[in-house]
Amino acid sequence: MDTEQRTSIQEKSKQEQLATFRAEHDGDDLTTNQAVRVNHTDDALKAGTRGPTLMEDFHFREKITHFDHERIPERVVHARGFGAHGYFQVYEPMSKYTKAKFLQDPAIKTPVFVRFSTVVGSRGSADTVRDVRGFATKFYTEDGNYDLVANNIPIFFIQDGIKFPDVVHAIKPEPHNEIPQASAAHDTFWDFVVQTPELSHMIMWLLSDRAIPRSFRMMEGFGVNTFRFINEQGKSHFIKFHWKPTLGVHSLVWDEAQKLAGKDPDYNRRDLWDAINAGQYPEFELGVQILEEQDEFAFDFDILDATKFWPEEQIPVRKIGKMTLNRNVDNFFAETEQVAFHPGHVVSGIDFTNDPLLQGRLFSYLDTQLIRLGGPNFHEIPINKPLAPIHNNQRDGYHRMTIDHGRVSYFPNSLQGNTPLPNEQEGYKHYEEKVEGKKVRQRSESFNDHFRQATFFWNSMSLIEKQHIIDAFHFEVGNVVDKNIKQGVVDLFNNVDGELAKQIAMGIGAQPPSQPGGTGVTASSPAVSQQKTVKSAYSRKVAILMDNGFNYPEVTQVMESLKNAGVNTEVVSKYQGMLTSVDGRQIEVNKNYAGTGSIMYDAIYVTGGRQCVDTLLHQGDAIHFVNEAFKHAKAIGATNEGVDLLATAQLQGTPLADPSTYAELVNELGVVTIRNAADMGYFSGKFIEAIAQHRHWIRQQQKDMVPA
Ligand code: HDD
Repeated sequence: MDTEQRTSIQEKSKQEQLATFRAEHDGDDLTTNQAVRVNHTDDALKAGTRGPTLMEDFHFREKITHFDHERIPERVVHARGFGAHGYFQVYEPMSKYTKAKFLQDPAIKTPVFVRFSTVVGSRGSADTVRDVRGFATKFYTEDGNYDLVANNIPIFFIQDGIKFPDVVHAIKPEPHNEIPQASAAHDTFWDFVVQTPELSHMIMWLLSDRAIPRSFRMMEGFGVNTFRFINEQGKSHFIKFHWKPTLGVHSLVWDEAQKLAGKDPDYNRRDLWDAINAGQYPEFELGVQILEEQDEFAFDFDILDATKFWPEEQIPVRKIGKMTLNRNVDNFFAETEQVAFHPGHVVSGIDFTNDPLLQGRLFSYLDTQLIRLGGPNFHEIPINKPLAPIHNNQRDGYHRMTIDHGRVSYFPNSLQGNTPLPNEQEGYKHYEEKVEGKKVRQRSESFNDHFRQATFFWNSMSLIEKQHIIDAFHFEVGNVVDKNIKQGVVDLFNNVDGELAKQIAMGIGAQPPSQPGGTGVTASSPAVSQQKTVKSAYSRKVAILMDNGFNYPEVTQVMESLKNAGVNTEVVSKYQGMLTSVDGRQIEVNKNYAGTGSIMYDAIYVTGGRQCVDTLLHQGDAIHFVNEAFKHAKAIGATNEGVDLLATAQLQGTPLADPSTYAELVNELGVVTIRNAADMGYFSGKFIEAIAQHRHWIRQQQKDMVPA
């Protein structure tokens, strides 16, 4: 088969395979599950119209029984998630490092399915809670399925898999009253943190902006554990996997995240769904950090310790391919809920290390799918089914789909020519690592340093990122009731940084640390800060505040420029319906104030038109919209009379375009205004630049004075 044939087979075949399971019901007669047509479904069969329901009503019994069994257990962690289909292409052959087939030929498009998730909350919880995000990818390769089961934070809470039930029990809602939902801000979690210093580094990340992503499309992914690449010659390299979003890494602010949890609990999943439907396909580059075997001990941390990351400045991330998500699911349950990931689903060329967290994971995932998906045949569910053929002697079990032909289900055999036969050459061969040691229930001493990388991370944060971490401590630990635990947090984090501990103490009513703090680490890793990430206005969402009497040419020019830059707009007004401009032309309102808020947008624009703006000036909702967007450090633009609304909102310390000047643009603190301008081109360009910045932290002092 040539490359072109393989490409088209790979690309199409997962969708084609799924298509054979898809069912259309449009225009069809209603039937039972035995395909018997139903003549009436709104009343059960009764003895007389007011009489008892009859047992023989098979349609009633089947309908209700099926309904009663609709739910399956939610995932014990990562219960809330959202998935999408796409494909992956490698940039160049990676044969020097790995024999994995999907990492060789740039012409091959390997189909993928990705599920993003939160960890702690249950299935119905909000998207925007403070939490780690899961980022699991299933590659349907020619050589079988490969799962990269990653998170959006490069390290983990604990070092050994056996501690996983403890950390999850501590962070989940407390068992006596099932409070709080999807939150770490409670006593049992911080009690566990104080008792378990290995969590210190992860807490720094969890309390950073990474834990409240603006979008699944704007998060990094990390394989966390150390894996191996194995090439054809059997040579091994240690590797860490990364996903780098082409839109950069961006976050919400905490106040916004909390409000969104009420106003739009589906904020992140809606964003992904809408982007894919709009053809603004999310893209992530696959990166690897590659380490020679002989460098295993070259660092001041143990490379098998999952509470440590490999600084990109020391071990660069090599980008080896790109994933594009271009198709939403047809059915949430069939695909997103039933997909089963497992870090042990590997293909030839990818292997494990002795990272004790990874070793624990390798047991847990298969085990959990057995209970969650009801038996050992979950690999036959369409979303889990590999493209490569399956041949083995595993048989039977709940929900078996395959009709295995013949009488042989054992090996070796003579009745079937001794097949299916293990393939010594091409079959998966585990890396022959030499292992020696006493059986002990102990951790390596090289895992003992819990604070130095936490300091390293803290040093890497910009001032605003540091402030956000301190604020997050005030929220999280401020909600802890037990005073000893609160003090314990201050004392624990004094090991990381003395000033940080002092700041924590101030916000939560605890004593500042009595000992000098810190680890003495002064180095930093600029790569972990979000400040210098990719900045782009593409696929951002802008609210346009308008009312009747707006200036049609003005607003449509701005809308056109935004559209050309791939920026999405929505018209927001008091009422839905049509708005009429000064010259009688109309524009439809997308959202009313009751159904939306500034928190749903990346930026806002107020357009001109005397009557329009005079109406807005009397609407508390419009003024609140502006103030709240300003407080959340978002780009704000206004043209002509629209600038009056910003003046009324009294954006602290922001000069605005003056009515007496001609077409002079004022651009300060991310607020872009112009008056007396007919051509909106210049304004639009500057406004788009401001949107691309994502946040205008330069507004720090002023924004804190806004009461919104
Ligand atoms: Fe896990 C699910 C990622 C440690 C046990 N994990 C799960 C999912 C992701 C991760 C993204 C959701 C998959 C999906 O969307 O269906 N987990 C990680 C990462 C870890 C990690 C990056 C650290 C390196 N996990 C970890 C440990 C254990 C587990 C140490 C147990 C010893 N994880 C599970 C699980 C889950 C799971 C219980 C729940 C649902 C599932 O597997 O399918 O087996």
